Amino acid sequence: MPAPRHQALSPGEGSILILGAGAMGRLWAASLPTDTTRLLARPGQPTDTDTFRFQPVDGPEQLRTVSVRPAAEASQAELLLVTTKAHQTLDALAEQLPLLPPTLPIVLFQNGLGSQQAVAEAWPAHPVLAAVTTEGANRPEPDLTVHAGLGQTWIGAINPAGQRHLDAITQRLAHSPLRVQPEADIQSRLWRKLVVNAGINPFTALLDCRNGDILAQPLYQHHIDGLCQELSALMAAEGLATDPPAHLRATIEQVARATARNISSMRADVMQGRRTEIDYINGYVTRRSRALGLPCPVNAMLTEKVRNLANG
Ligand code: KPL
Repeated sequence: MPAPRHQALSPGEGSILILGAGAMGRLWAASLPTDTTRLLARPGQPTDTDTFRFQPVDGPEQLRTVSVRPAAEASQAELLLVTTKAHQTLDALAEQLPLLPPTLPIVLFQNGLGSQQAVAEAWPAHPVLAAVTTEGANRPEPDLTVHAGLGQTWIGAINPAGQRHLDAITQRLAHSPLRVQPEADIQSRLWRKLVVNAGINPFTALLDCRNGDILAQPLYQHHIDGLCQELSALMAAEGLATDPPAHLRATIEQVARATARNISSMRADVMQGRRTEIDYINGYVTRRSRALGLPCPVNAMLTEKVRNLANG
């Protein structure tokens, strides 16, 4: 008889581990119950507690203290949230997973596409799920995490084992002020986010401007229709429901206006000399288009140009 759905993970039991203490990791660390939430220490990193300033969307700044534990002490863990950058995810998991429970469910928060599938292929025994979030979070100073805008998080399964844990994980994460809901078709949601990131992030990085300011720039105006044609053709070739290029452009521009004052994650990476996620956004589109024999000059050009900025 199949196990009852909630047996895998019951609200209030075991700990939730967070791998990646950037803005998104700390937003979750600050939002989940502190007694059962742990930041995972990297090997060699001091373990104890992490105290940081947290600025909620409403209300005064607060101090949050979260326990930092090594994987070897996390045998009671029930869930792992991975909030590393896309290009760090495989290496970070390879360090930690051998020390963690062998069927620990993993929820991946990475931007773009490619890293989710790579994790599911590398660790087939683990239930793997992906999250798409519109929560705004940034870290203007190393010890300050700002919850810049209320959003929503959708969680969906990447592999069949992930599907069996979906409802219980969603319920567990709902024990926070953040809005979480299960998503039956996470691939479509990941693609919709990819379209927005592919149409905004590289332009903000190359033009060194805020999201809303790309719209009036010749670089954007000259290439956005070609970019949307490439995205629409690739989605159709991948068998996904897609909108005509003009609709994709309208979606991109609606998000650029709604987040007009934002510094995109890619621009923030360039400004801080960090590697960007271009290989998982326009770079992913370029790889998949080429594999399917589709032209992708705009995505290839943007990927190349962003790679050439800082460490790309
Ligand atoms: O997701 C984003 C990002 O910066 O990565 C957008 C939607 C562009 C908001 O800044």
